[in-house]
Amino acid sequence: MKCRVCRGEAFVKLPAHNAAFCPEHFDAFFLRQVARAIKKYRMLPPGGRVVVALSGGKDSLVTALVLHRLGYQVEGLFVDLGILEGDFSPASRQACEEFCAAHGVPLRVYSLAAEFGRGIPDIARRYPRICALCGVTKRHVMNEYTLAVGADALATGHTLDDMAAALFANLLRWDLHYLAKGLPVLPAEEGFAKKIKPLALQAENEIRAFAALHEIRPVEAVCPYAAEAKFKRYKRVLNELEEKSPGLKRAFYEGYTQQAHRFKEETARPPLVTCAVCGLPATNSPCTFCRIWRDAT
Ligand code: Q46
Ligand code: ZN
Ligand code: ZN
Repeated sequence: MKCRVCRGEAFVKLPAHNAAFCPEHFDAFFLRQVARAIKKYRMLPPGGRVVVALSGGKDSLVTALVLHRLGYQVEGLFVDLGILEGDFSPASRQACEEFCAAHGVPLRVYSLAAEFGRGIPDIARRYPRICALCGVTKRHVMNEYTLAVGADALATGHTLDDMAAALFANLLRWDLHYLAKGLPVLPAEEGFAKKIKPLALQAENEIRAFAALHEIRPVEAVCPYAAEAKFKRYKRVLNELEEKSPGLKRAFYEGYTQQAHRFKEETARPPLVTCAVCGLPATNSPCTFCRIWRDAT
């Protein structure tokens, strides 16, 4: 198999693009693809400042590296959840620290234990739906931090596979609220930083190849609270379809981004109040985050 550009030995084959590339031309192709998505969905101004939510996984690390190489001012933010079982949080933190040191990306670590004297395992005893609360916690910290530093946006490492699987799941349930919110960009609003997903059009196999090319070493530890998600089944189904019809996943999701305005009126959410503790918009005051972590009542 030959590189589409230089006819040299191919390092990766991308059936969805009907192409194969050598390392050098794959690197350029991948950067170009992400740059195009950033422009198309108006994610960032040229050279803009962006906080990247780092988990230690390959998707978030690749997001940070691509934005950094495209000339944006990148800052990594890692939320240390204090999950010691399976060495999950320490190993994740180490993967972020090593990545940021290797690529000259500044890293901010927000440790729940340092801020509040406890972590996710401590509240898991009281709350059965721990992943929902962990999600609320991470989103709150990241939003608050991005607003505090005045960055243009908060970037997360969601991939085409994530976006397409979520779209598939939301369509199966005709969940109009989430169907209105599946775009690669959510604009800034009072109390909410702009949220962007620069890898929303990059498939898992492309991201894996890019990570391998740049010797990115993601964390291998798995969160002990992670359950076999329904989500994975949807990804599997989409991948089976993709194998028969290369490019289907991307067409499915890109088509949605052109039709998403049809669901717009469904974004109407419950009226928001201002949390008396943190000052951010929430459905209740104090907000869930302040109730859990700041013991606000
Ligand atoms: S870190 Fe937190 Fe995940 Fe662990 S407790 Fe659940 S939500 S599984 S991405
Ligand atoms: Zn080449
Ligand atoms: Zn609050």
